[in-house]
Amino acid sequence: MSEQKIALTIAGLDPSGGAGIIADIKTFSAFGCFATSAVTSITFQNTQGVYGAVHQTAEDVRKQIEPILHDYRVSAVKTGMLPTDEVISEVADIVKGGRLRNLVVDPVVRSTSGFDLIDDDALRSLIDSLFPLADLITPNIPEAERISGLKIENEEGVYQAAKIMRDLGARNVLIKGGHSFEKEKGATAAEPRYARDFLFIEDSSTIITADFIETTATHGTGCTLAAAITANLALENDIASSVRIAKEFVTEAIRNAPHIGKGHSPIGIK
Ligand code: PXL
Repeated sequence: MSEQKIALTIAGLDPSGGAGIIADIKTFSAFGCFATSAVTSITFQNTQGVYGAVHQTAEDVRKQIEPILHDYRVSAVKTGMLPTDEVISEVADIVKGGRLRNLVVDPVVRSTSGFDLIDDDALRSLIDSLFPLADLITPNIPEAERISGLKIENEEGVYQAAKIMRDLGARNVLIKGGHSFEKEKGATAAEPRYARDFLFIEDSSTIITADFIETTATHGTGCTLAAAITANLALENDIASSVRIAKEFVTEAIRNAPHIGKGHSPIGIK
């Protein structure tokens, strides 16, 4: 029997189950990893919007993580919503302590419904203190724009943003959502459209393509993708194969969406 791998998510709670730690835990389990978690913020939301949040203190977050690390050997860790400067510094200190390996940083900035999940100071601190510690960061296009300060309008923009993020200390970068360009070019329904992600590992870059599925059931796609990558790193897959496996997993989950709720349905994690 192979050893049970343990993964940790440090992220926000979406009580409606679509995003945040609930999506992460389901995803870790789907890959056979044992899921552990630390809550950074309790958000109030459903499929229609985010109505508020109570952020946890740095101490609250540390007190959740320390006992886990005293007891378990954690093989990989994912950060999602890290709402404040103090929580980010605490997480960076814990990572520097050396007991966390395979760190995936999902730079969660705002919800699909437009709620700011992190303030400007916190974003700066996320870049300065966590990017250099991450094995992979996973911004989508709007996040890559806010981090790089560029307006990304085409493929060239994606490469420029990746370079800026590498210069900011991120070793490996996955920029999600290249499909938005095909949309802008005015593709018709008859044309095949692809969801393209751009993976930059050290000095090489690859485009990872999947079918673009026209749907509003997308709540939790970012969290699930990063969690699936984290689970695969815990299973000792390399970054490139972890990203490929994770992308297929998310595409399947979008296909299996339960279509619940009045807004953006969660995806179907199995
Ligand atoms: O998808 C970004 C995200 C991450 N984490 C939490 C969220 C959201 C979006 O709503 O609520 C807790």
